[in-house]
Amino acid sequence: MDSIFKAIQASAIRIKDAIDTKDIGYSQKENSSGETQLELDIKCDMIIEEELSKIYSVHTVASEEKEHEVVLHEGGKYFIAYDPLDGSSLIDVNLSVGSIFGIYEGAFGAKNMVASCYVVFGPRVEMVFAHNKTKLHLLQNGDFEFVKEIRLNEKGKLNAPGGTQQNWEPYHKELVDSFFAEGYRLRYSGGMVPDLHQILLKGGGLFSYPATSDKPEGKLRKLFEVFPFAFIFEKAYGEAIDSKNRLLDLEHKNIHDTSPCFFGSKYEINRVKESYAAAKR
Ligand code: P6P
Repeated sequence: MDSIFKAIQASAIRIKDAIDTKDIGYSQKENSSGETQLELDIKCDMIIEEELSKIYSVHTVASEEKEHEVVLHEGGKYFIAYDPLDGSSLIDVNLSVGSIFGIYEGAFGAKNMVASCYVVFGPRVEMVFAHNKTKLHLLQNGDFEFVKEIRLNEKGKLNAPGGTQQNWEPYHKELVDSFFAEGYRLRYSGGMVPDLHQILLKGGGLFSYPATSDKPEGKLRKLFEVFPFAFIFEKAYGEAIDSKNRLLDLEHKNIHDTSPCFFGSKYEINRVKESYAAAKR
């Protein structure tokens, strides 16, 4: 696991350099989710695959930017799914973006998840790695220095409601509005990594990307985004559900499957469960 942690660190340093130096033009290609790829998306995908291919314990990788998984070492035991540069379209307005990694043992799948990690590229470069606990690291002088363990409060103050509001179910809008009526602050940039990083570091709250009329299975990808953050939130004493079920109990069929997702402190997640259960009665 330590060699994977170091490979992710090496990738992050190279990605930071690519963000700072590479042009951010669009390629002529689309990823499996039908999103036009930035040249930078492709570059970051290559960087991560190169760094992970040096580790013989990595059997297979799956990237959000590739249709199919790639076998690296038949004798390896880890299966790593990653989103090389989540929210990359925010770079041209100079907002924070991130890379997300899910580390699975034996095969891809929530029940096989053994660790997860994200790197946030903002005013500073920070990494959060969850194995037994959720730990924050800061890039300083070319090294990632351990900063602290992250623990969410039972109840937070931030509300990050994703998705197009006109496509929300009425009961989802009522739930979101009820938090604002309690004095929660709106914190939503459209970048999953910085939006969740803020909730983790500011003590808690709720990030939601629900089922909507235009995306009934949600938008965010299980293997690359949803399961890694679910693991991170649970190791930080928070919770992560699909509105009813624990996200890390979900199955997947295709490596690009999506799921509605709610990440947060215990109080907020209980409110989601109650609100959705009442609506479905
Ligand atoms: P919306 C970025 O494109 C992304 O995949 C996540 O980083 C982010 O949370 C979400 O989509 C934003 O989606 O529909 O709210 O703009």
